[in-house]
Amino acid sequence: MLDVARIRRDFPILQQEVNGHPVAYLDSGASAQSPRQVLEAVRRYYETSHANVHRGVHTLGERATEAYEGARARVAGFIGAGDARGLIFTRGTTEALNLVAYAYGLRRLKPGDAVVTTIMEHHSNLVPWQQIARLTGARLRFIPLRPDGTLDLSDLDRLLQGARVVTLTLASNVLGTINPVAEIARQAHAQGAIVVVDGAQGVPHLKLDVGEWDIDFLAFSGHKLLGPTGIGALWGKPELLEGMDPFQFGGSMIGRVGLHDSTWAEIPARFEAGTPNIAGAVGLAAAVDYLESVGMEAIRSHEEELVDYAWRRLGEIPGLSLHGPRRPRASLISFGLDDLHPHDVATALDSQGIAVRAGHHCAQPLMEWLGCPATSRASFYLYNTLDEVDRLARALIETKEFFRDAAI
Ligand code: C6P
Repeated sequence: MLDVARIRRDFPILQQEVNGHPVAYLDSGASAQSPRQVLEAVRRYYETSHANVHRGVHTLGERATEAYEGARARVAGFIGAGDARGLIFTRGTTEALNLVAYAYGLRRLKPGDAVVTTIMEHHSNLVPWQQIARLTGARLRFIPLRPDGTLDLSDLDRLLQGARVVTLTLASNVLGTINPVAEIARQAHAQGAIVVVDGAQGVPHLKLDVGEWDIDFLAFSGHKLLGPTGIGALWGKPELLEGMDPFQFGGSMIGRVGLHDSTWAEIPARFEAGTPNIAGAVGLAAAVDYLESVGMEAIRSHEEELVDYAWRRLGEIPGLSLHGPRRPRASLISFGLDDLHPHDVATALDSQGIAVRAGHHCAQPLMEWLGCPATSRASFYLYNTLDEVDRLARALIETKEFFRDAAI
């Protein structure tokens, strides 16, 4: 059992009122809030250890390098990676997926090769592969969905024939579906494909182990796991990264530079051109420390209770439709309310201090599959309470009544 009241005291932003109500932050799927421990780690870094990394022979430069490389080891440990050289710091999931697409896909794919993905992908795991397919002549193939929003894997063997890359999300940011990536990785490897996992919505909430699940690449963002914005990571199997050319070029990633030619640094430096987001990495490491100190299993059980309760409470509201599977599900719920526009719903909720997201959630092909242009979405994290779910349900009923009365 989480001591949620104690946890909430660590989050200064949750102590305020918004529009005259205590804020109920139900938008962690877009960006989670940061505890004092993360804010303090970043401030302490700037106050005591800031300098550029991997350059200075002076003391502050050494401290900064130590903080940055220490952060790498801690973040790698969080996802079960034994060898921290496989952990590349990026701006976030989007940059990490572009890195794999361009540094691996563009160099390895040939005309006729298949890239297998799903129709529930966020644009950041679809559009880069569309570009790579256009540049290489490879083809995209899509694992279809069952009516409940889970993957239909019945034809996976056929889809995997000729596949070089399988790339999919661990958890859908719209449906909440949790995909069986370890099982898919086993089948993909048997056919000779590598497996790329978009962990943006999974890594913050689920204990995972890249070694045990045999994932080749895993992308995730710091700002969805209590860390700062502008920092994230790509984990890659070191033996794959070592065989790859860089994604970006410039300082820090070179071995030797001549006027007409250059050689590359070893991994991970090869994939971190330019001055990195050192303070961001320090903040991200503090975030994973915080999550580990609370316990990922305990966080998951708390979120399961919240999302289960929310599913039941929201499901009781006439005219409210819920998207995605009942369970297991990630800690978010997308819904429609009568024929109200999700933006109107989110605005009405905001007037009561309740923050939810509304829109296509950067998943337009999935919206087409759902048959609606947008949804509202409530997403939960360790600091949310059952009381906030009750407030959401009550506010949705009031919203419905308000718009009904306005239409009369
Ligand atoms: N989703 C949301 O759903 P960045 O913006 O690079 O940190 O993460 C991109 C991304 C990739 N994959 C999935 C499954 C995601 O959910 C996201 C980000 C946010 O509200 C913003 S669209």
